[in-house]
Amino acid sequence: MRITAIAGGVGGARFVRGLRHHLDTTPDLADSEVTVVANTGDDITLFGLRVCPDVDTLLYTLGGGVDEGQGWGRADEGVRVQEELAAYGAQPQWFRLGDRDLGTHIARSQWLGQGQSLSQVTARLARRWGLPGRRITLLPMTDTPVETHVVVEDGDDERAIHFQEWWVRHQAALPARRFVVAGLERAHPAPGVLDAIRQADVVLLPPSNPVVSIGIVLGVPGVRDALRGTAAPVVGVSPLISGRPVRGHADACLRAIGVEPSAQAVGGLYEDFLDAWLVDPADAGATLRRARVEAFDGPLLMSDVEATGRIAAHALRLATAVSA
Ligand code: FO1
Repeated sequence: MRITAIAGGVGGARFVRGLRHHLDTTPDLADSEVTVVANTGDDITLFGLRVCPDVDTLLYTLGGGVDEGQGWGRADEGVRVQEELAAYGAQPQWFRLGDRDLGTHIARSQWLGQGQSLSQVTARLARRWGLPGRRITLLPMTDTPVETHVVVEDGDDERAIHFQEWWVRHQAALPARRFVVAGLERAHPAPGVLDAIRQADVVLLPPSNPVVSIGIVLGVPGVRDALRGTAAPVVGVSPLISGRPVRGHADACLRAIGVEPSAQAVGGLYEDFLDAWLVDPADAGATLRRARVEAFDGPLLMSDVEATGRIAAHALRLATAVSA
């Protein structure tokens, strides 16, 4: 089976890890191929290095090197370089880059500087993490540099700050008026992205942030049309339970775009291509115009790999049910 997932950072990575676990432990599914289309709107250039947080979170989580407690960054991390940068007063200091993590950014920046595309660089990083051997293909949504910025109030005026500054430095506490994704309108889907959507047997939307992760991938010209046109059933997993995000600040992001933070409202954002929407039992009353809404038979919490595998298995059963 060919499965394509549209993913953001921590939530998306954990979901894909659980999906892969379910496939690997289910005899007639073990040779299924998983393609992940990753959000690159979080990308930021720091200290002259290109940092791709969602791609790296997927690499580390699927490759077994992630700091499990944080959900992002490397396990067994050091902060020696960070300490030196602080000693020099190098800015910014609000975004923590560990020693091992910097290895990724240096390699990526060197190869990008040699003219390799983000897709080529990502494939090379993925090989080190053993993703091809696990039947996982990791694609950036586009090779065009894009960056999500957040327009925030500034007295009686407004100013734009990088998404990471809003998310990390301000913990999304500054009221956001809107999101502006620099470069998105002229971005092209990276090689393989549209085919991965059109030729999939199933397309899954993990419980990633619907505004700044999945929403950004959907904004790459051509992606939404491919999702509308694919013969594959498209099944999503709600990132909210009783109106609250399981982690992160999806509720602040939804309010910024004037959308109620609820499982039903998030499903409504995908209404034009969604076939089924898996929600927590607390949100079983959610209804969507076209997509079938089903409650998971337990808390919709990716508490560990096995629990996530059960959620992924339910999403795959839903895909079969709606395409029957
Ligand atoms: N998140 C934080 O809350 N604080 C950080 O200092 C931080 C550093 C960081 C470095 C590399 C990386 O790949 C991710 C990092 N993140 C940090 C998480 C990041 O902001 C989020 O994972 C995504 O950008 C949003 O999903």
